[in-house]
Amino acid sequence: PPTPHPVAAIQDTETPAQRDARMAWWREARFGMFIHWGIYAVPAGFWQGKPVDDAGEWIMNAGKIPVADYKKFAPQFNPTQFDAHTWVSLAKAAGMKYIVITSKHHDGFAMYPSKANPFNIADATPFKRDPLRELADEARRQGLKFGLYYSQAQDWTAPGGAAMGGHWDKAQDGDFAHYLHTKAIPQLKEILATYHPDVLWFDTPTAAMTPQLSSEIVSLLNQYPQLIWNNRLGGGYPGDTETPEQHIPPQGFSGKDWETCMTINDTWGYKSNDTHFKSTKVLLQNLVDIASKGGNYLLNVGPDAHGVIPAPEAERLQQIGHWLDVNGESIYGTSPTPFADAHGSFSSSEKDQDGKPRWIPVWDWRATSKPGKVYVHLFQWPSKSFHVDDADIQATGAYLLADPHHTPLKVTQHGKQLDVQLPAKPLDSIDTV
Ligand code: FHN
Repeated sequence: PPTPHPVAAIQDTETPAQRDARMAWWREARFGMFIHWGIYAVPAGFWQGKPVDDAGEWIMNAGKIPVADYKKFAPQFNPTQFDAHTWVSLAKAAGMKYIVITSKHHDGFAMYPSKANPFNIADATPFKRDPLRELADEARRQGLKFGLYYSQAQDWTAPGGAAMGGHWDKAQDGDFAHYLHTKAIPQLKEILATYHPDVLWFDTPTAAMTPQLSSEIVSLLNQYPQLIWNNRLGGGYPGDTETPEQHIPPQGFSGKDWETCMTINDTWGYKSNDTHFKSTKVLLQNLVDIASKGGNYLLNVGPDAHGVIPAPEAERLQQIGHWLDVNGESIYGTSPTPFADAHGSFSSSEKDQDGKPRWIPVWDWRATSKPGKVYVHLFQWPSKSFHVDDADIQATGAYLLADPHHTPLKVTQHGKQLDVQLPAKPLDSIDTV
């Protein structure tokens, strides 16, 4: 079909088989690590001695910090405790199959030696290493895929780059297209050519990202035909993946690849006063819920200015990894299940405000599937049996993944009514599928 865009993207020209081959590892992965790391970890949520609301990586904007003052955080950034092996080993132990790290966020600071902008880790800080290089090499050494986040539509320290996030300093006066041509596109060229990321994660597409400007970036992306990129470039390009953020869509995106990105605490970038961390049980049930709808979970960590991933985040990732060690086959490479009401159904009586049948989510179980198998994840352990009324399957047996002996459970089925007798709740519910 004729491309709707000035430049045809890979998604416009590849065959379904080519797309399936390109997306195969991503669909198998189901679980990745997002990393928001930058000089915003130096103020760590505080400006002029006061906490700035909702501001890890957004502190420059939320605190309306003048550009010259914000740039003074760079020489204070010397994360000598950063160790790529530690970070990648944590991601691997957590059962994560890919990493996506911020190469340049809205503050314009490049976390790699950029030739396009001296406001970068090599030229503006005492930390004369290239953390993206170290992470990319270590990730591939440990068998994980490596992705880069890049904020193409915002750079609050560059003239013309403060389009969406507000504008509070005359140093930000300028032309957006000039910013894109002199900073963003040259940086995209260098990060693609230097690190050959498997994923490019664009963000906050503003109206300024016109089809014409976006197509200039697509021409560059087309030079990397195996690259997976998301729906946040702008200019009407859908990219490869839908990107719901901090929430799980009630029914997923049928027929599309999608990934929920989410924080463990309340902000993406590090804040020293962050005390709210989602429980491991909530994070695990999110992972199961997302997989049951055919999506990926991109779970974020926000390392501090020393290069250390906060302990509450690391602990939760370790616990998730222990669960996946036992139950990973019920997540990796799975598809949504044939159970029609596996995660809810439309009410026959209640209506939404738009008059459509209300979606009634099911909260106590989810199901995933592989050819010949259905995995039922019980969030609340039922008193005696698991029962479903519309099982579009012919059950031949059942067992607990957590049971190393796979002791057969009693299964009865009458037509689409399926009943599996369960033992007393054998383990904490986050350990049992
Ligand atoms: O503004 C950013 C935010 O800082 C963070 O990077 C998230 C991650 O998806 N994206 C934007 C908000 O949608």
